[in-house]
Amino acid sequence: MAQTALITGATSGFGAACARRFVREGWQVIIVGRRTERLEQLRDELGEAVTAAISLDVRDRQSVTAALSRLDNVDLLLNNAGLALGLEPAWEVDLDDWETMVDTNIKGVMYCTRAILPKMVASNRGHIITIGSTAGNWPYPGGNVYGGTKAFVQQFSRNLRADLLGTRVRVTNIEPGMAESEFSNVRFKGDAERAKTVYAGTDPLRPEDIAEVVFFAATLPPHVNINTLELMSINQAWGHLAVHRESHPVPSSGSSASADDDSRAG
Ligand code: NDP
Ligand code: 8X3
Repeated sequence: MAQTALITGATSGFGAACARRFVREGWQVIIVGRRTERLEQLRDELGEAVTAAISLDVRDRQSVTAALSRLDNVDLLLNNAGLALGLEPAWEVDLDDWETMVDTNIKGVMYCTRAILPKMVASNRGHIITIGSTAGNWPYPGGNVYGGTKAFVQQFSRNLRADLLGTRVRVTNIEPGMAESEFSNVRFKGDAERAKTVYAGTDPLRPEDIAEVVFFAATLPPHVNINTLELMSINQAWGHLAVHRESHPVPSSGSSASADDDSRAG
């Protein structure tokens, strides 16, 4: 019998690529997102392998619980729906943006996981894969609450593993770096030009790359649990720790001894 993956945020980016990847390998998928017309397009593209297309806001606890807890035979929950909003320093940020990130990236993951997990435990099988981020490991200016939400999902995943020890339910956190999708358009609220600058001159990760890694983690032998998997484009790595030198003038750009260092393209 075909296995079933429930994918949140399947209307774009990583989620849509994962739906295509899993269907290509003979899986069935349940696709979730807010944009109904995108869900319908994906259902038209992938055909009967889409066993349900659920138009849902993962921030809505009651709707998530009602729609997901009735589902049987979910082999994989991919907690992918999420977003970043803004890149402002913490003292300038719009508090509504912070709340939206917390509600989506943290609470949405909690609601979906809580709705699906009981049946996985009862059947003693299943896999919860969550999309974290390098932002959950490595701080950067303007990452503030977005990075905090991704640190939450990393630690939540680890704690789920602790709770699930003794069952055959697996838990994995996949942590991509810079990847080209609609992510930056959303972060910069529709400013497509600014979004493009994030990836300019690089060979960024693509949604298909993340789908490959998710599929890999999901299809290892059932006794193998990938806890955490971090990946980046070849064009991304860590910088040195930033140092602000109060008694020195700010060096001209290109100096190796930079002052307030902001390596973000965005
Ligand atoms: P996209 O913007 O392309 O996709 C985001 C998806 O999340 C969309 O399908 C969107 O669907 C869905 N979504 C957002 N809010 C909600 C909500 N309230 N309810 C239901 N669905 C929602 O971005 P990516 O594919 O890049 O992002 C996917 C995940 O990967 C996110 O969690 C993101 O934080 C993470 N990530 C992204 C990286 C990147 O550089 N691109 C790197 C590391 C992690 P809809 O609008 O239809 O609801
Ligand atoms: C997305 C990657 O670096 O924009 O999670 O935060 S980054």
